[in-house]
Parts: sequence; C-alpha cells; structure tokens
Amino acid sequence: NPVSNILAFDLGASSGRAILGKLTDGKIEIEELHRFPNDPVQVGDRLHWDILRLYHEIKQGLLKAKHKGIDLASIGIDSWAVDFGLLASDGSLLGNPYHYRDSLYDGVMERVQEELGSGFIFSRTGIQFLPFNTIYQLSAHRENGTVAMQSAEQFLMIPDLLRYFLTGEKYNEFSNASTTQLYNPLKQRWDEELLEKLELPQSWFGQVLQPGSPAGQLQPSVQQELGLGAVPVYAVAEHDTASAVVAVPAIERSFAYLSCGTWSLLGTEIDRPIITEEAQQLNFTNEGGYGNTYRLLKNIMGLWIINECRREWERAGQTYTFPELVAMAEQSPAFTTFIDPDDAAFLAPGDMPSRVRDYCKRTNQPVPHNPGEIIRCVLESLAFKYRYVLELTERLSGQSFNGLHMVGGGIHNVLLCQWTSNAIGKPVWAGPAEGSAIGNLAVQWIAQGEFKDIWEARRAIRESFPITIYEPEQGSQWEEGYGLFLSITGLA
Ligand code: LFR
Repeated sequence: NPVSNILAFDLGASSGRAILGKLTDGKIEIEELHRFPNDPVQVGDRLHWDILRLYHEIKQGLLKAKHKGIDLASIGIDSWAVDFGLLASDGSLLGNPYHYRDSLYDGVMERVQEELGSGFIFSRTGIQFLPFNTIYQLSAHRENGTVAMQSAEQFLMIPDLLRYFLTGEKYNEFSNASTTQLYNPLKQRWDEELLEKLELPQSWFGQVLQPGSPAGQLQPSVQQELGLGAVPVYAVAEHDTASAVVAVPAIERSFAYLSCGTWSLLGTEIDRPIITEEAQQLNFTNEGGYGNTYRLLKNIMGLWIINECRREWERAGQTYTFPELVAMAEQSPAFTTFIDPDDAAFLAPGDMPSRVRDYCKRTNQPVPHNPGEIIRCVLESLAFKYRYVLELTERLSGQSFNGLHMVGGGIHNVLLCQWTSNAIGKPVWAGPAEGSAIGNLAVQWIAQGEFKDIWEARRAIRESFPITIYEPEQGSQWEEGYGLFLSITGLA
C-alpha cells in the first residue's frame, strides 16, 4: 500500500502544533512538524486570542510539510471549544475572538439561567453549565451591545474560522457546535427556541457538518501564496476533546477516559445523550462526538491550576520546570491539605498559589506554604476528583469500568498517572499523549476509507503507540485520604 500523508493542526489553550500523520499498512507514525505558542493577549480589561497569528502558524505548518517534499492527501483542524468569531456581510472577521476566561462573562450564566430556567436550557441541549459556554458569551456581548454583535452576519467557532480562512467556505461542525449549549442533539439542529429567547438571529448559525465531512480545499489565493496545490480540507471532530476521545485505544465499547491537558475531561462514550434531571443535577454534559456518539463527561479544572502557579512564581522571579515541581511535590507530606479543583476561585487567570492558600484557610485546613506543598495539594486533589467523577459517570451511565484510559499531554506526569490509579483503585492505561492530533488524523483516514470505522482506527492506534500501565499501589491511605478529601471539599 502507498503511504498516506496527512496533517493535523491541534490548537490547545497554551500551544498549537502541526502533526504529520503517515499511514503505512495500517501502522500510524506521527511527526511534529511545527509547534507554536498560543499566548492570549490582554488589551485593557479584555482577554483575546491572537487568531491571525494562529492562522499564520497554520500556514507555517503547511510550508514545513511542503519543504519536506510531502504530498498532503488532506488536512484538518481541531481546537479548544466554545470560542468563536463573528463575520460581517463581506465575510470579514469582526474583531479578535475573546478568550473564554475573560471576566466579561462573570455572572452572566446565572442571569441567563434565571431568565430562561436551567431546566429549559438543559433539556434542549444536554450540556453542562459552565460560565464560559458560548450561550453565555453571546449573551454578555448582547448585554454589552458590542459593535461586532450589531454588524454580525455569521457565527463561526475557532476551527471553523481558520478553516474558512483556508478554504473560503463557511461551515459549522457538530462536535464543537454542541459545546455552545445552543445546539439541540435530539432535533439535530441549532435550537431555534433558545436562539429566539436570547434574541440571537437564526441566520448567523450555519450548516453543521458531521466530523469526517469534506469541507473544501485550499482556496486559490492560499495555494498561490504558499505554492501548494488544492489540498482537501476536512471538518474533523473539531473539538479537541472529541478528537482525543476518538484516539482512546479502547477494545471494549464501554470504557472510561480522562483527556488530560490544560483541562481534565473525564467520562465515557455513549450512543444517546442522557438528558435527565439527575444528569442536570450532577452537571454532566453530553457533547457531540464522532459517528453520532456523545461524550458523557464532566470538566475538571486540570493542570491549569499548576500552570498558573508556575506563571505566578515566574512573575515573582522563581522559575520551576514542570518536572521540578512534581519532584518537590513528591517530597512533601501526603494527605495534608485538599482543594476542590473545580471551585470557581480557580477558573480565572491570576495568582493561583494565593487562591489555593485562601481555599485552605476558608476550609480550616493547615495552609500550604512552599511550592512543593501547594503542588502536592493540587495533584492529590485532582486524583481524588477523578475518582469522584469516575464514580458519578458509572452511576449515571449504569456501567462499571475496570480501569481508566488516560490520553493527552498530562500523561507525561508519571506521578499524576500513578496517583490516579491509587485513588481509583484500578489500573490506568496511559497513552497516546498526542490524543487530539491522532484523533484528528484518524477521522481524516476513516473519511478516506483508509480505516473501515472508528474501531479499526482505535485498533491501529493501540498497535502504533506505547501504552503505559499503572496498577494501584497497596495501602489503605488512599482510601482514608479520599474520605478526608470528600469531607473537606463538601462533596460527600
Ligand atoms: C479542552 C477543552 C474542553 C472545553 C475547554 C474550553 O481543551 O476543549 O473540552 O470545555 O477546553 O473550550
């Protein structure tokens, strides 16, 4: 069989990469052609994504492929969810997209819930209540009468927008559209009643492509600029978490996963959304996935807290690498202090070490002082929160899991993988680390008939990438620690 070369652009909240995928006789190889920072830019009080820079970096990725003499069969883009750009009638982008952690969105969710009723919103979307969902972002822009809202004609999410720059064609995509909390999975279209109540024009919300759909090709101006041909562009599972779940190397249909990066997303893949009162109460989500599947999961704040701690210490003149911090945590005393990583205090960027200390003070715990103690507290709390959400996932889905798949860059943190296994008392299967990029590639290959279906793709992923197995370590401290964690955080 000839080799199939394709490219995945995977944009995360702190960096992006262009990953070349090569498929030879069912074996996948990947190569990182280009990696670039994705630094949000604060302008006054507002926090933006540098969308044109990201587009520039995508073109650099295409050029690097060209300079290596690679003939690309196709490309696809995935990114974080919920964020968007608005287009004017002439097709131009109205302003810089906002970062979902912008303080403009503070308190908006509560107002919209009050106005429309949480039950109304959840029953139509099946999506968890997160203050940064697109529905609340758009409501905030409407309340503030931002200029973009007045001249907008079309709504595109981040990967839609970049794909549009490349191809000139405007489409939305299902996995990402679901995260807006404006899409109705039962009716399989944008929810007209919700849009109407929010005074959002239906005409902004375009055709929603299923992941794996052809979505155009490099437009002539781009071909000319880069000296490339009419490379086909696919709408992949454009929500990075949807792509990561495609790449879970599961054998059985019923499996639990943890996509571990800036965020930790823990849940299971199901065929029909679970839109019940219990799901709403537990604030679970049913995000759209590849092949009409749904991701029943919860967002957990994840390594964001540690990244923000690092940034804060760096601002104070102390630079620690991630491995250094983890080593310091390992040497600090165990099960001393806990946080609920999903406390609202940890969502916005800022002085995270102080917020961890404040949380400990307000919950009458000893206050962690040095970085080792703080990181220990965060990592143990994350491992316990994983157990908590895993058990809720079992309850809600009526399944029981004999282990947890971990994918994403977070699996480089060996201590976190081991502690997760200790906390859940079950094995953790860690790999692959480039989950989102590999899922992005897999969807393109399935669309091209290189794989029969997602299960054949998952088998190839299992056989192509190493998977590290962590078994729970003996000892009852983790069980006792969990009890402490639950009572301190009030989750019990
Ligand atoms: C992970 C992720 C999550 C989403 C959050 C914000 O990268 O896509 O799934 O809830 O970012 O978009």
